[in-house]
Amino acid sequence: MQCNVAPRALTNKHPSFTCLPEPRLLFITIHVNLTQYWQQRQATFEKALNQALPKKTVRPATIHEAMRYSLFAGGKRLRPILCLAAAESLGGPLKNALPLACAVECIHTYSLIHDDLPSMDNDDLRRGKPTSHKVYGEGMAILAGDALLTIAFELVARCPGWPRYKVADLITELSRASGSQGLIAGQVVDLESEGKPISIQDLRYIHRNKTSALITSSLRLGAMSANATPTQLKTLTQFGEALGLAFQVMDDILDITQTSAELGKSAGKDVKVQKATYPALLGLEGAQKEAKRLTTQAMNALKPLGSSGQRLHEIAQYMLTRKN
Ligand code: GRG
Repeated sequence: MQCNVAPRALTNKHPSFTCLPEPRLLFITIHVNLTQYWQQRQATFEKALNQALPKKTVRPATIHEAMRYSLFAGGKRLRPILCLAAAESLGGPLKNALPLACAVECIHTYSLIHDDLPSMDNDDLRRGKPTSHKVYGEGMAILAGDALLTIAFELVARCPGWPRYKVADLITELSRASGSQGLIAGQVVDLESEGKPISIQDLRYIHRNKTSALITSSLRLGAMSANATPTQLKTLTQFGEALGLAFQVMDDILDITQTSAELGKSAGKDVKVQKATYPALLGLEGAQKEAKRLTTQAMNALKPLGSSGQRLHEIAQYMLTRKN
């Protein structure tokens, strides 16, 4: 995780922090806490994920090796961390949320493997390593993605369910976020729009589905594992929708401001394939303003949670200043 955070992130204050006097000091304190939190939860998550996946020696070994190769290649783990943080913000135990955190990361990783294929974005670098098809060949990469998608639903199906949310509700939630009216919808319109001018509304449609849907679902699944009330679920949904868009605007910005080495994936790709992005439509400064506006919107959505929303608030603030 990057630790050099730009001071502009100091501007958005959480209500529960207002008693602290010096903003810069305050920000450093928040960031150290968040770094510790992220590292601890990530370690717990990685252990659970390792246990949830078949060992790479299990027959047929190639597919399990390929699944593990992409899963453990060094992603930021934003979605699982959001899932765990949402559960914790509502007082839910981590053990309930962990299988769901593993499931969302499996779906996310499958989408990255398939997105990198020659028939899609044709990328050779992901998470700082050669992409799955470069290492295992195209057929095996497709299968590794398919297997990750499938195991995600097995992990959810194995959950016991909770008083307000049955296992079928969890499966419906994840299916909607990742299906043809979620993640895949975004990818379809994205593919169809390459090389064409598109409106900001269409761009929002792509990003709402391609990026925001799974981010929002990660939060919702965490909340469901904590037996969230309908009001709490709505609060986290509104937070996720704005945060997901802010995350994608930042992703577009980083694509043109960072190097491939810094990103761990091919930088400048959007411009190369004439992809519609926020900086292309609004200019770099306009995109930065938009990311800030959406982050503020996300933070405001958390207000009903009071101080319980502090961790999620910090994550939103950090997302605005991330460097990869
Ligand atoms: C179903 C093939 C298929 C695609 C669906 C999600 C998606 C559409 C494609 C994945 C590629 C992509 C550019 C998605 C947009 C969301 C995004 C910015 C992903 C990168 O997420 P990070 O930065 O990645 O969290 P790490 O590697 O840190 O997990």
